[in-house]
Amino acid sequence: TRTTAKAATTKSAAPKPTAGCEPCDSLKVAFERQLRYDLTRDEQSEASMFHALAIAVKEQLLDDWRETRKKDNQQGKKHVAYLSLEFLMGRAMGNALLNMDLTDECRQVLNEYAVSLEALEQQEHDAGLGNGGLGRLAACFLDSCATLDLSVTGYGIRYEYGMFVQKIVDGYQIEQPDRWLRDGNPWEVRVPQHNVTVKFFGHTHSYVDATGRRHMLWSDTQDVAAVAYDMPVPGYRNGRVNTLRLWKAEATNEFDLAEFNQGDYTEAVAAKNLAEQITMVLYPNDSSENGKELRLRQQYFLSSASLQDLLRNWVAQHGMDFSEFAKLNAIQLNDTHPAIAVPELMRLLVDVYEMDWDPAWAIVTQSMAYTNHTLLPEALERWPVRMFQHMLPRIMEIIFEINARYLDQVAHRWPGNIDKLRNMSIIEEGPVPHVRMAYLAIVASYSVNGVAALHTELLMSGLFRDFYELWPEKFNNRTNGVTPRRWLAHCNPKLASLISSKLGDSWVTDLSKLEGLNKFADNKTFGDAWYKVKQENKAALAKLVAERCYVNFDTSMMFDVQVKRIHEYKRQLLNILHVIHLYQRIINGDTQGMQPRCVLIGGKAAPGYAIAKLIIKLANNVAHMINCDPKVNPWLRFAFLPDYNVSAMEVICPGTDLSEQISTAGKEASGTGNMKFMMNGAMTIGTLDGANIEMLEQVGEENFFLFGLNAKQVEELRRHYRPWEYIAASEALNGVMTLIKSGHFSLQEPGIFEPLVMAIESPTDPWMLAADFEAFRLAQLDAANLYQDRQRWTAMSIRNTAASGRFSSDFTIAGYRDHIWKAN
Ligand code: HBZ
Repeated sequence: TRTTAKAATTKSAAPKPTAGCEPCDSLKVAFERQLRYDLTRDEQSEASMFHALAIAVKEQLLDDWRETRKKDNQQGKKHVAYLSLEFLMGRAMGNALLNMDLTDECRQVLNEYAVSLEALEQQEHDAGLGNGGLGRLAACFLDSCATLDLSVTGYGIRYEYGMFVQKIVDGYQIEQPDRWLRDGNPWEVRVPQHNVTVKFFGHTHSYVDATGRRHMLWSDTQDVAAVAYDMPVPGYRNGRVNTLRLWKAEATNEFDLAEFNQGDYTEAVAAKNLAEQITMVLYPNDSSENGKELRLRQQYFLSSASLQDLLRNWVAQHGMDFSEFAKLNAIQLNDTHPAIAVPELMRLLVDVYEMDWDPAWAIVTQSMAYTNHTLLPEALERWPVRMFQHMLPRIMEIIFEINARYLDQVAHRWPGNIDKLRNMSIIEEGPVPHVRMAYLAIVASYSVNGVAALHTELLMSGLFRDFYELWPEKFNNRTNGVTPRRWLAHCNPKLASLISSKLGDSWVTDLSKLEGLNKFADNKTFGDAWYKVKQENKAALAKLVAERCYVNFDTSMMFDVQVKRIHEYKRQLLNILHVIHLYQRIINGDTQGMQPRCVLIGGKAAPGYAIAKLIIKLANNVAHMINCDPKVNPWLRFAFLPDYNVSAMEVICPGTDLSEQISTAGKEASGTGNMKFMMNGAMTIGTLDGANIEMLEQVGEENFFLFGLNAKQVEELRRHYRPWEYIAASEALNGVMTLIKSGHFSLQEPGIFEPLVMAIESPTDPWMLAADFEAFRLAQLDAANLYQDRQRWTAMSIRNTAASGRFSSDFTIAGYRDHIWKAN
């Protein structure tokens, strides 16, 4: 069965009653009631059965949800608000059933309906409220926080449209809107009584009252209502249900009152659209800011609504005494996207709750913590001061005040050093002054963390060096992790059950237990069972590839996979060059000893990122050439998977032999896909980048295909990089470049790949593909040769899973709990 991670105790079918109440209906009764009385849906369809089941499952957790809230309010437990513009949750059903231990009961209920649980699960639309790693990390963290019994609320935006749906037409990426809410979202609960109002535009002025105190007024604003939609976050079999609170923007009566007063009633009502636009769509950029005004509105909307919610809750429990606020609250900023929460918290404390600046600032700096997710300069957020002043005049005043006070500190530390002041100022001077959001976040936070050891080192020695000098105690590393519930127990039930047959099932909440697998790594019987599971998972992946790409993957071949956002630094292009090289070998009859392989690439490109889109086109054209050639087919197959998302990964990572983690060293902050593959027994071919380094440390070099320049070498080489020398020196790379230039992959559209060729051959290519190609080719050769020794490969696969325990997000969150949040 799929519930491989079942707790030792068997659960009775009857739900547990809450004191003083009638017990809620059983899953079966709730499901059947829902199915029968929901007249909006056809009783027979899988879609309506999914919907009814989800409602019934949600009902099962309502008592625990309410109890959790009550308990947390009463017990003086530290609360953490995780502020993030993205929560890439994927589907909720399988995970909820697993965590609540309802999978078996659910199967019994469905028995009478001749429909499988898996079929119903497929009906759920992914909640794709995120771009990639950063958003998925937030989702894994919520699962771990609930499982570790922490009182954590995720605060985000309820985008009407999540990450776009990717279609491939003639090899090109086409974006379509993701209408994930079109059939309703059975998990959410709308909570209109928790509405708050968020202000935009308008003017500020001040007055002094009779006691001599100055008051700031922000008036003539355009107000937007933030309506809370709550999603349950159940912990793993521990009765805790935390909340993911997503805000939707709605018009208020005050909105565009001005126009209404001029008599234009219908215009005013139509203008409500402007308010509702704020939460309409997720920005699909994963590594660059396009500086759109609407994005800043989203950021402020989320930050203001969430902080108002927190403070209102605080006042309801403690009255106007904020002296203990920072002791009982932490606010974690998921990158700088919600960093505007810093001046907003000041505004609320000073303007609304009438605190003095200094005690208010003390609260801010004792409760805010900031996580950085990137070193790429183009991803650092900067907003024009002018835009701020117009949209959020009061907020801009507060930022100036924060900056002035902070620069005094800088001046004190480095007397007479004008450069330091200029370089470290929150305001970047110049023809168009900007607010540097990362600096704002650092200045206000008591903790600044990177997401892998190398990344944190590079932050401290590079990007944020001055700040590290000023406040070394703020900086710390928390290497990312992924939740073993979704990424092993749920997505790979066969492997989970094989593991449990040897280790019991306590690994689900203590992943270090997987080390126990090492002693079976060389056991023939266990290895055969492990191999059999991998083959079955490869068959499931092959089915997905057949359905979505119309390409036949043969499970006897090696499955070589790279799925992640398409970005030059992640070097999908390096992977494609290698595929072309294999193709050339085959065409030239050089197949002696060659290991047949199926290569899969998947991922979305930001809609405005032309080179990334061209890489997708190249992948598709190369795939077409390879798959249409019967001579090549026995050795090599290549597919580009459209619309890669969380649910696709749940099929992909269990069925992968070789995981590609080949970014230019120093560029990938951590990576988290790398960890999912490792946990599911894939071997990694990778560079010394991000968390790869720590994975390598855990598993040992003999179980990892390491290649390429390290971060220091990359920086060193930058000054005298001559890619043509690497191309000339490598027969393989030279052949590949010549073939692309010949137009072999662009017969219909001559010259379209010219920009890619130019990028590779440019001495300023920051990604240094040419420099790493030979090392990559040799590492690939190693992997291919090793794969031919099935027993050895299997032993290495087992050792990878065994060494993956450190990359459970439970471990990461225990680190946040103990070292950042100091939570109980
Ligand atoms: O965050 C990723 C890093 O690239 C990856 O290395 C790391 O593992 C992961 C979790 O820490 N960063 C992102 O995913 N970034 C974004 O998605 C992003 C989204 C909106 C932006 C900028 C970046 O405006």
